[in-house]
Amino acid sequence: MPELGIRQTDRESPGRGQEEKTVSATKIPVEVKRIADDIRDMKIRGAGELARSAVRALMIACQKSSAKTSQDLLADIRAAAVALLETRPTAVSLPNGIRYVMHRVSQAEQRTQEVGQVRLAGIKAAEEFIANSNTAIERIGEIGARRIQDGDILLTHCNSSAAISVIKTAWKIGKRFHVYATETRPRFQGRLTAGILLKEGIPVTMIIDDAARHFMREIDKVVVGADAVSANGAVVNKIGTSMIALAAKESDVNTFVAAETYKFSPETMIGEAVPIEQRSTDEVIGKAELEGLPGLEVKNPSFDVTAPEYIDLIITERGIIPPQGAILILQELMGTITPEELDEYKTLTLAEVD
Ligand code: RUB
Repeated sequence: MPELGIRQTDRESPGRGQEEKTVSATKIPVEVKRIADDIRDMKIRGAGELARSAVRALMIACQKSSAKTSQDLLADIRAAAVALLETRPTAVSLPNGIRYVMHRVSQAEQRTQEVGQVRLAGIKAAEEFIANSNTAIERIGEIGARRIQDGDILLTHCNSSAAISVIKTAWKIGKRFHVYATETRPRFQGRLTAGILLKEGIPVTMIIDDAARHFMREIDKVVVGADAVSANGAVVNKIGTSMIALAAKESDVNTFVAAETYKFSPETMIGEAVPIEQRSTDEVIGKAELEGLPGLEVKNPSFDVTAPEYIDLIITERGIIPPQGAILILQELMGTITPEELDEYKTLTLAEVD
């Protein structure tokens, strides 16, 4: 069984769990460290993009390693993987992407001790993951676009490449509609969404997050992305998503989630909860102002959980499923395994058991 050198459960908020690191940072190429920093600082963000970037970083680790033995190469790639896993805890696409590559590297290492072969396997796996990921987003766009109708008024939250793919594809095939984009406090990712949609010529209205219920009577469909999908069909996405889904349900508006299958969390099959990232309070209130309010506690969870009852369908690259079908995607990916085996797979990936 391949070992990553870090357990999924050791991954907590950025900066925490440092003592768990089992690797020497000197083994990690500067380019990989930069990608890890950019993910942590949200210069690279959005669950799909951060998975692709992390996988790209592993490819760089393969290319840059000066290891002379396959064992040393594996250690170098693991060091990069651990650094990347330490960045942001919620998007399950990140560990799933890393494990996709690690599994193939480990397999190659078991097959052949030839360092060049192992390096190649890592590079190929990374290229494969990135290509599959891009294709998945296109496919989600094509599938989801069929559910958009002329005259619809859509509402989207945050900045999801999968949700945007649905909206853009629908527009490209000639459907005409209007989009409400929430600004998405505290980091205002909604402005990115508005910019991307406006560039396509799609009419957009920006609203503050708190206005979602106020406008819900005008909305026909809510389309959002996901950082993680649990075995029970619950969706973890940008904070505020669950309130929007709740308001949508109240108004009989459908909520669609666009999510690639590498955002489905195998760990949730064995009862683990998806960790919710707690970000710096600076994003909510500046240090100076906070100092003027002694005793004030500030909390800044970056994601929330929308229960399956509030989700009408999940658009994946394999097709549309109800949230209750999430378990089928996970089972298909993981095969039929006993609870004991499942427990064993805590540090493994979807790819490792496919
Ligand atoms: C981004 C966010 C997005 C999902 C899906 O949060 O919540 O809705 O990650 O995005 P953050 P995509 O800005 O904190 O990373 O569909 O692009 O994977």
